[in-house]
Amino acid sequence: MFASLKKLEFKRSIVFISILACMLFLAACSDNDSAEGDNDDETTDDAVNYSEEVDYTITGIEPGAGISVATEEAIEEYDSLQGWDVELSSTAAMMSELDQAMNKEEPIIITGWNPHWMFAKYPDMKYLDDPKEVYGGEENINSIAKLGLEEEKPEAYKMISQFEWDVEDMEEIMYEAQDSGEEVEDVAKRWVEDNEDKVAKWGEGVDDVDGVEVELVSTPWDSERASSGVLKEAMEQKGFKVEVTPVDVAVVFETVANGDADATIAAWLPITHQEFFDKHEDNLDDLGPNLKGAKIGIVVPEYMDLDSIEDLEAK
Ligand code: PBE
Repeated sequence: MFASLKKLEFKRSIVFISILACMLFLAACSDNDSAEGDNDDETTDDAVNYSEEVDYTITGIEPGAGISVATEEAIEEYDSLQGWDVELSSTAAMMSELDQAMNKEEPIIITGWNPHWMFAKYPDMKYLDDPKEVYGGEENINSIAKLGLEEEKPEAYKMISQFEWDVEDMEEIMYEAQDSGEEVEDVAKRWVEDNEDKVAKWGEGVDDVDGVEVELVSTPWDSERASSGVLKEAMEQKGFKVEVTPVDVAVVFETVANGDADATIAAWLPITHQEFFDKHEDNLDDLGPNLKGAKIGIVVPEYMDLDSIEDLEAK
């Protein structure tokens, strides 16, 4: 009797525990359900599919630019960029699309770089992380001479080798030109007059010359109009006659390699123009960086809730 009562009590508690467990389980399930439900709601209400909104398009610049080549590469490398396009037109067109988007707080994804005035004019922009390092980290702008320039025009060679300045110097000229509407070359000329100390260093130990002609090739971007503009002015103060010819990146490297041009101070290395440099490496005299801390990458306005290229979505 006693034993069977004990058994009954035991059975009862098993049933009770089971019911309790069931209730807890169901409660947990329904909690989960409602949590998931909330998440669903949040996704539809708040999260924006930026990739779709920009029509899976990166707004880029001229087809001949190193950054355009790098962006085609990024589209191949990143799963998140599969099916994307880079719209190649011109720097001016990209900047005007950026301006329109920023004014309306609309999403836009551009190819961006420093030195440039874009970050001074639109400080609320950011580079997206690039975990695959397609755009690399920081890079330099190098000076490169044709083989034999040192013997042919030693004073010119020395001055070109000694030319160096900072990101801030270059951006100051670019921003002032953009802001005032003056030609970059005119602002560059004035910068040389206002920065005698820096300029004097480029000419240290360089004897004055009498009209030695120097052919510089450069690219057409404001950054290179600024650098070539200041070096031309500084060299002309020493008596050189400097001609600057802006051409496509590919042509810059070709003409220095085949000796048609004396030098360039427009080589973004080791990323943006590396491919072009490698092609002609044996026929170039690399004089090293004239500016350190340049950068290229994919840039978006801060109001876009994105941190990395991997946050984008394939088409
Ligand atoms: N840039 C500016 C150029 C070099 C100077 C970054 C637009 C490019 O080749 O991509």
